[in-house]
Amino acid sequence: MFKRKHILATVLLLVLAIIFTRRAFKQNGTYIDNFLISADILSIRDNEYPHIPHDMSPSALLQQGNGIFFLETTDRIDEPSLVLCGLESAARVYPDRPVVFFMKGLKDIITEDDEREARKHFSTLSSFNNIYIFPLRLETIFADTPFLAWYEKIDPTQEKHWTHVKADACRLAIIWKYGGIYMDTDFISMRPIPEDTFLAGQHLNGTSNGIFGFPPQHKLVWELMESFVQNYKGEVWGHNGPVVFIRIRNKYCGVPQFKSLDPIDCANVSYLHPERFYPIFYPSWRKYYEVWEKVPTFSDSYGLHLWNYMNTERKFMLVGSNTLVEHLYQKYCPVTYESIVRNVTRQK
Ligand SMILES: *[C@@H]1O[C@H](CO)[C@@H](O)[C@H](O)[C@H]1NC(C)=O
Ligand SMILES: *[C@@H]1O[C@H](CO)[C@@H](O)[C@H](O)[C@H]1NC(C)=O
Ligand SMILES: *[C@@H]1O[C@H](CO)[C@@H](O)[C@H](O)[C@H]1NC(C)=O
Ligand SMILES: CC(=O)N[C@H]1CO[C@H](CO)[C@@H](O)[C@@H]1O
Repeated sequence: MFKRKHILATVLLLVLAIIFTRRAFKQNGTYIDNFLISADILSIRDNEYPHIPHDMSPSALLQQGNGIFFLETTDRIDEPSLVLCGLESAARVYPDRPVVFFMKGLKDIITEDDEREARKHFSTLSSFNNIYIFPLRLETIFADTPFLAWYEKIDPTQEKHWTHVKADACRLAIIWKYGGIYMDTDFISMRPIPEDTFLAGQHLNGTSNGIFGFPPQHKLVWELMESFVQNYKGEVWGHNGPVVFIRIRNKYCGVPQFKSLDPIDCANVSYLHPERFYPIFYPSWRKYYEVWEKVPTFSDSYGLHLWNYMNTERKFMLVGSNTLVEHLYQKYCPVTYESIVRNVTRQK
């Protein structure tokens, strides 16, 4: 008798756990598989209440300050395979860290239909339990940062480079608030970056705003945001992106002179050698879409930037092409690669 009651109670708890969990995360984001639900089932033990996370907002998920962030500031939902590859490769390299994709085009997740709808777009990556998709809401992201006042004054319809400008701002606000690493969606991760606080050098004297890492509320990130707002020029390409980073870097360390691959200390931030992410510099971006006699290992790099904004010819990874990018997909985002192979086969 006692035993039966016990089983009944456990089942009831299980059901409650599932309901509460689903309700908790439905409001503000969506897991692209049901990892959270299964984790809760595991945590139910005799006479113990299940641990029910009451707050699955980004701030709860990201409270350790170790998220890996990607951004989509257009309304696009169906992402090209390069973006899926970027997410997958990051989820593989950082299995213990949340990989978060903020998407402007994602509707608020309120009903179960919304949730199903959102997940449908990421079915390829549903086996990764550390990838999370959140709707990007500019007012929320900019709140309590220097960007809010700037954003309230601006008329997006008059902005020449609005998609890029808002992406330049969002990445700083996100890293200020949550801490972690920001990456452009055309980065393929290969191995963990051994630094938490870093800026990435590019060839010669450039500094990237396409990848950087800081703990939450780092004062240099605040300074970058203030510098962005004070020097804002919407009509000048790049002025509100890399140029902001270069300005602050110059203020503290001038143009870092590398003597080896080791990082240079710049205002207590590790300034990483261009080889770490940009072994192929942008004038040579087509090399990613070419066949190499010997496929390089890029063993001195943590990740690769594929310079997608240069790719106005819309080159893409072609199955069976034996190009460098095909080898990269096979090695660093095999699930995405297999999905493309299946899709190609189906079309034939
Ligand atoms: C890089 O250095 C060159 C030559 O010293 C200079 O002309 C250029 O303005 C510098 N670029 C940046 C982004 O600092
Ligand atoms: C770097 O850290 C040292 C020691 O904590 C501190 O005195 C110095 O002000 C820091 N430099 C910058 C630019 O933040
Ligand atoms: C393959 O096709 C499915 C269904 O159209 C799509 O959801 C998925 O994203 C595609 N895979 C890739 C890697 O593009
Ligand atoms: C659980 C949680 O964080 N809920 C938040 C979801 O987002 C709305 C606004 O969109 C907030 O009001 C909730 O607090």
